[in-house]
Amino acid sequence: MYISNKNKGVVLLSVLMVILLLSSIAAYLGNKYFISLKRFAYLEYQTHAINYYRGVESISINRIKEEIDANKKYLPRNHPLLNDTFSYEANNGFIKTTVKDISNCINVNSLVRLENNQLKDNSENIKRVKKLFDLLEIDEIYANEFIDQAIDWIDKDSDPRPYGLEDYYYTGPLVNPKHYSGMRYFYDLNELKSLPVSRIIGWNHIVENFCALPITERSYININTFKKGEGIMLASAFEELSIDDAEYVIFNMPEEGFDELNTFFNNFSNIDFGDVYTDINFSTNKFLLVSELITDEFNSKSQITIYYGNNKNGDILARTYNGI
Ligand SMILES: [Ca+2]
Repeated sequence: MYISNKNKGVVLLSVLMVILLLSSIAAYLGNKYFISLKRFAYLEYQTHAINYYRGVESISINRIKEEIDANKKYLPRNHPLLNDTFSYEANNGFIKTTVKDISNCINVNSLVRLENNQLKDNSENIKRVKKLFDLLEIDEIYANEFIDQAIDWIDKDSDPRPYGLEDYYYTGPLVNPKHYSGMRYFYDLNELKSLPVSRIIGWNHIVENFCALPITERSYININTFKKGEGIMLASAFEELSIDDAEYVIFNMPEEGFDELNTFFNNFSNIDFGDVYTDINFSTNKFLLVSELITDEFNSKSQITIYYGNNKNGDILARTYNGI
């Protein structure tokens, strides 16, 4: 069959077009296939991660149970429970986990206490928060606003405290998006961002010194587990203690800690502590379990707050996952 040169060109062009089209389809399908493969691998990782984190959680609660029950009144910062990193093998990777004592942060929910099912001011903890803001050189009016806005957010009435705010403010023209106050404990520190005073105080000050554990109890500190740089949190617990003196105390604490209050005060008889705004303990019942699941392809993190109270159940107060 005779094909003219002109027609040959058209045929060649058509063939090239078909090849181009086919290769684009192949690339598109290949890409789709790759994405769905990746997605499938991620879904598999996600399912495994939840199971691993739950497994590690129950192993860790058992460890806390064993350690605390064996020596309930005493948990120094060099205790293996707070220092050992545990690693476990996982599919194509491993999971590592550590336990921290979180009794020394100021629980914002402990600004109130429960008495006969009624929320009352927790005056001792209010004094501690005022001392903290004083140490941070924050104007007293903002300390009062912080305390009152936080309590108004928690309480169930709609009467604002002297420096507080209720729903009339949160649903009013100054707030966008409009919302209601919580009428419950803060579950997460980020919820404090809805208090307008948080912006004035500065978010870094709040994150560094506060926590939001959805419980209220007589607050206490574990004198044994303060670390270098946490002087301000220790100083906030005492009427007269300065940040420098608090750092001195932390630096000179024996690694094995104290198990008796008189020994502690005798050891630092040159320091002026003044009144105490919180109970002083040598152990704790509040822990943060931090775990990471690292595989060839993915990474994720879990943070679990554990309350090991009198019922000895090891109740989970909060679970936060990142990356799954
Ligand atoms: Ca109120």
